[in-house]
Amino acid sequence: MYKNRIDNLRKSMKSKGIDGILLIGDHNRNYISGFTGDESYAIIGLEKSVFITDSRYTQQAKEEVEEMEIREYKGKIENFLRDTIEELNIKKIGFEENIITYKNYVTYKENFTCEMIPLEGIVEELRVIKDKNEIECIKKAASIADKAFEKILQFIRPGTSEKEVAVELEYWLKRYGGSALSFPSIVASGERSALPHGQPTDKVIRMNDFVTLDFGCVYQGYCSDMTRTLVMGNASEKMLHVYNTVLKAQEEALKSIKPGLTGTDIDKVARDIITSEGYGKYFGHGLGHGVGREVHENPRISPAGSNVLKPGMVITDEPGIYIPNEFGVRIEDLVLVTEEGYEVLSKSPKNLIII
Ligand SMILES: [Mn+2]
Repeated sequence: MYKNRIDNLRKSMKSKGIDGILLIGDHNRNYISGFTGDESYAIIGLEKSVFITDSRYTQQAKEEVEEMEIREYKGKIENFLRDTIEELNIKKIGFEENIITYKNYVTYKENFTCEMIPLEGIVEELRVIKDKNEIECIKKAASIADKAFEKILQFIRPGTSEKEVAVELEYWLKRYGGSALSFPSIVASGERSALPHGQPTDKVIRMNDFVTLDFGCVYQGYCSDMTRTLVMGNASEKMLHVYNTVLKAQEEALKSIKPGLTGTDIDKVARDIITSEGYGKYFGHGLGHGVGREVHENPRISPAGSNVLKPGMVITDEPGIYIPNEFGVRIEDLVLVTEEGYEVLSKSPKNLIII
């Protein structure tokens, strides 16, 4: 698996005319190496690759990293990197322009004898298509989220605060096997549900509130992402109309997912439905995004998203309508793009759940 990933990276390196790459970003470095820690370095040459870490991580690297020689550094990292680059005979080394800090760049530039080439997304491009193992991890992360959601349905009641709900949800995400949260959970109720990314507050959930829950966990390095909106007691006619419009947009967009379409095509399916019901201006964000090691990665599914869908991509389908000072609704599934179309990884019910 890691040999494949390194081979693919080397192909991209050759096409860009570079003979080495320095990986520092946790997600990129760990994707290529198998390492699960942080603050380490991978140098990939065209023939040989070296993984560099310090004494905190040497043992772990020996257990986890495949296909690379592991070295422990002491002293200044920039000197150790320079010596390794020279030993591998690298003349042009690519680096992650979106990840490396300006300070590090200046330090490396002063120390390295090779040319430094900024690269945008060379590993991220490879990460867009998930392999079998990655898909299994994402499925597991999604199933943990489904189980935690079931628990929350038993817990959430008018009278509990948004924060209490978030803490309970996060407990179950970890209790069922998540190693971390994909992102800080969103729990937004009543008027606050009109905030697409409302962080949980001490606000108490009241009767007749919509409550939007957007959450996910990490399993073996891979994220899940799901949103459901519940109602406490009764939904007004307007609330029901908005909910059903979002649900229809979500389901129709879902049915349209297949390889060959672009992110813009899928977004349009949902956006047209929401616009035709008069809520177009209340759907401000894109329909979805890729999910993997990061909860937001390519492809983008939005009016600006020109990525073409391919089998093995994992994306979200999450339309929403947010009416300021009233309420909001979002429904989000995690979806695998398959050869034939799509497979939904989020299994929680989407009909309006009344607590
Ligand atoms: Mn999302």
